[in-house]
Amino acid sequence: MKTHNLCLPPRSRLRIEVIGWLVMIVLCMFTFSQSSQAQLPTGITKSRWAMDDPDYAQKYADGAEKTDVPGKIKQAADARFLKDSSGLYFSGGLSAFGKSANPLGSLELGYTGYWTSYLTNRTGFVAAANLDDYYFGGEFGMRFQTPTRLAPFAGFGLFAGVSRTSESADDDNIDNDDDGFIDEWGEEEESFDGALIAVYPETGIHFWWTPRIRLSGFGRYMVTTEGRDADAWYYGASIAILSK
Ligand SMILES: [Ca+2]
Ligand SMILES: [Ca+2]
Repeated sequence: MKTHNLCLPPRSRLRIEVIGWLVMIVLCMFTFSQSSQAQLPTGITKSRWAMDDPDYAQKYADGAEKTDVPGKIKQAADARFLKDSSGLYFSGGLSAFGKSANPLGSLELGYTGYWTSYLTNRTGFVAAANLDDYYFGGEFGMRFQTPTRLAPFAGFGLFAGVSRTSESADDDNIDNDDDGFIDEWGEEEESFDGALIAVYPETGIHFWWTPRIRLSGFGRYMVTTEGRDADAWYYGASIAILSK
């Protein structure tokens, strides 16, 4: 029996990893939806939505009168207490680089903080893959937002990473993948494929599920060192858990 038939060529492994990542994103969202069933968004029945926060609770200790509609709206929207909050965030997203129709999925884990109630920064690690390449790198970005519970934002960011790629190598008389077979069917060689740097403007919206849990959706226009043909929109979703 030829054991190498059991070994998956690198391209298949890549596919499996991409699928694995998508499964992980779905699992994370499922886990969150399960926990959010236990914890509904705060403020459904009360306009003073962030009384768990000491600063907010102090400010709105005397809530707006029932007839004071502007006052009610203000206390339902106010998220200025988030100044000096910080915490971990997790993002997942998908893009198609240029016209290649080869979607790139990525996951990001990092730390974000509020310098002021309307300005955040973040730093994170990114892992991304499409059917041909892996990318690993770092991320930095800033966002300006309204200091409100539902908060549109605009910002910019920078991604810098390195990529690995796999190419067909079944005709070079070398056992490229060290499995003991030379030029077997589907043999591929992995190699360092250079650096990828992307800068992007982005826009999106935050929603504070509770005074500590922030959900976000965003779109980024990735301008990369791969050339203008590779520029592409990237769409993602993110969850952050912050505290002071
Ligand atoms: Ca081989
Ligand atoms: Ca070979």
